[in-house]
Amino acid sequence: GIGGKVEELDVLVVGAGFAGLYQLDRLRKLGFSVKIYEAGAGLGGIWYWNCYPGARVDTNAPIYQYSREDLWRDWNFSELYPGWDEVRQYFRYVDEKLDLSRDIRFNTRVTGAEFDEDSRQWLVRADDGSTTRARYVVLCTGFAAKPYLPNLEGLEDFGGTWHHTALWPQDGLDLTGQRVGVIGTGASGVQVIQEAGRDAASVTVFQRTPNLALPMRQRKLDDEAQRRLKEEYPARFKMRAETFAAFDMDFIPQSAADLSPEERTARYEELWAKGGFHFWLATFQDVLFDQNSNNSAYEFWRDKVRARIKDPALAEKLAPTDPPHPFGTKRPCLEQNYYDIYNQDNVSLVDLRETPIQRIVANGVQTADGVHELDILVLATGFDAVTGGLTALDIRGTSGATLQDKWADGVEAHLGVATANFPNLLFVYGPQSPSGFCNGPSCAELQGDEIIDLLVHLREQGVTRIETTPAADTAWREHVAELVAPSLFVKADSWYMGANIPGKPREMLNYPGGLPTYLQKWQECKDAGYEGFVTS
Ligand code: NA7
Repeated sequence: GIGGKVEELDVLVVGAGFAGLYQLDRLRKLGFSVKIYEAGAGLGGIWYWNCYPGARVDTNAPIYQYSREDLWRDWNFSELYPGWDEVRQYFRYVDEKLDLSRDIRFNTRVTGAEFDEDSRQWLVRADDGSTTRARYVVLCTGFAAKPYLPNLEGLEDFGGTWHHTALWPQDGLDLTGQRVGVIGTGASGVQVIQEAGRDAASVTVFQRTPNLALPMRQRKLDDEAQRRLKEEYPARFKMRAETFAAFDMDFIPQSAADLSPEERTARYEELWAKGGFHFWLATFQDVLFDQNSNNSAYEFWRDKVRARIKDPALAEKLAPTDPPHPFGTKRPCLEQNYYDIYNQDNVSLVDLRETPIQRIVANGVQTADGVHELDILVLATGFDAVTGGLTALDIRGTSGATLQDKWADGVEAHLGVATANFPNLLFVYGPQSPSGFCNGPSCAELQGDEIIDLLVHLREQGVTRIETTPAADTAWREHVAELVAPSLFVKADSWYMGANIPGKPREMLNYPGGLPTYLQKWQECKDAGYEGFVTS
């Protein structure tokens, strides 16, 4: 440890984003000794790392924050969908209110841990050379802690500047007047492309799969808008626990086929006009399950988007006649002028299905149709999502195996919160918990509360060791497999399915039963005396 002294804690929380800060604040008040170790130099988790031009929340601001009234009463986001810098300001505000930073060690990346059975403590190593003894470790590393860099031959030869969106330089990088290339058209790609379209001399988009992006309908929130919205906050926060993705909206309890084509289109028009995720998360309940219903949503989306793109060949690439995957089975993102900028002279699209990348060369990206000359290359290539941040850690359980070893063929984790042979290790947004299907701040609180209840329960019982049973882990895995099988999610090569990373097991990594069912499963577990866990 630092100065030869080994720090000893009841709970070591890893990560200072929404989830970690919530754990720290609540556990500290409950009398646990607790600290956060955070790899970054500041608060915010994903909002610390993702500071690329255009990085923005695509959940509406009222529910993209903590639900405590003493925190929201005097805090005003200036826009319905805040940018990363404003989210960082929010974290500073929360820090001032709750005095969190005094218990956070920044610039401290946890690298590994092993469990000391005698003391029932984890010995946690960090990259500053320290070792910490902690009875419990709560990993709040988020679902996007490990950026994915595809193997791009020749990248080291590139003479310009390149960055992954999630490892963007903290002091920024100006795109103005530059020739910018962007590989990837997920949420990060779409956001950075919009900014580049405005500022860059040229933007070359390397698209493999079109994003089925939805209209954001951004708006400024003036005092009157704030006042009106805040009247609704309590109801909106309450609704989170009652909806599939912990949002303030939910599916229409009807099949798309129940309506006449005219009525159906009218409903789609309403959802489209509302903007945000309504067209995804407040649509007919069978859109994510029934191919015909899904097709009706896709066709509506396609026709709306194509109407905005002048060049028919480009329209076919961005919004193809036939769906590239069922609508909504890869995460849609929100766009503001994404489809319009393709009408500009400085924006061009390279279809990687037709002309794949051959290699990166000194002056740009070489595809079958030549070299696309670039000053800046942005890799918006996503993440080894949900499991990647966990399996990257050299955490050795009681069998000596790491999480990487244990989950080599697939995840096993009871309630997505813990896994056998790794006693006293708990995950927020863990694999096969709501995770990537859940609005982050909502699950930081609602799933976070379950973990806090569990730790309090252990203390009350006078026990110091908890572990799931292998049978419970497997049962949860099977439960998730059963839930996802009838859905259309299985048809897409998404990060939800682990299918964006070569060689990663193909399986649903998020709980597909919706947050209310997930919370009900927790309740059943608790009612049965924390069934599936062994304590001593
Ligand atoms: P995503 O959504 O995983 O998007 C990654 C994009 O990068 C996607 O368009 C991929 O195409 C593309 N990609 C990945 N590897 C390659 C290679 N080798 N060549 C070309 N294109 C590639 O990540 P984001 O960061 O945008 O968003 C992640 C989440 O953060 C998002 O869902 C929100 O929850 C917030 P593909 O579709 O695989 O063909």
